[in-house]
Amino acid sequence: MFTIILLASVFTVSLGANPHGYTVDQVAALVLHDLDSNGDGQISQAELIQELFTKWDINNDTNVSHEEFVHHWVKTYHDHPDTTNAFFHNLDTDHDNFLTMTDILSHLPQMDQNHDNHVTLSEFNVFLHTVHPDGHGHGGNVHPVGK
Ligand SMILES: [Ca+2]
Ligand SMILES: [Ca+2]
Ligand SMILES: [Ca+2]
Repeated sequence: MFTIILLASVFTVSLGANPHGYTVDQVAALVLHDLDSNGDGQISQAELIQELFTKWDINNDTNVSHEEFVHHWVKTYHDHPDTTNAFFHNLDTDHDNFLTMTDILSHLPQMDQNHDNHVTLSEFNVFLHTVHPDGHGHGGNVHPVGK
């Protein structure tokens, strides 16, 4: 019985890091939908900041800790915690284990490719494929940065 459970869990991990089977494209669409509070199909800088530092920042200290991020992301988008961990470290550009305005503002030019201060689904999709550990077509493999 133990062997079967062990094999099953190894099989699940090797199939992909998202137990619900979401692709990075699907996660991008879900994130955009969640962040787009005025429903115009795009994320503005204000929406991005508002969402991140209200819903994700559980203890309201104006930054999103590693624990807060992994908790929220795994719960909402069902990525594997290891994938989410590597994803967080890709987003945490100054490597202080917190997502702050500094990190967000450093990613905005990369997200907003045409620099109109709004991030469309296609722009966000490209960005997520760049920074998400599963975004390069090797589902399930985690490549933490800085290890
Ligand atoms: Ca919007
Ligand atoms: Ca940081
Ligand atoms: Ca744009």
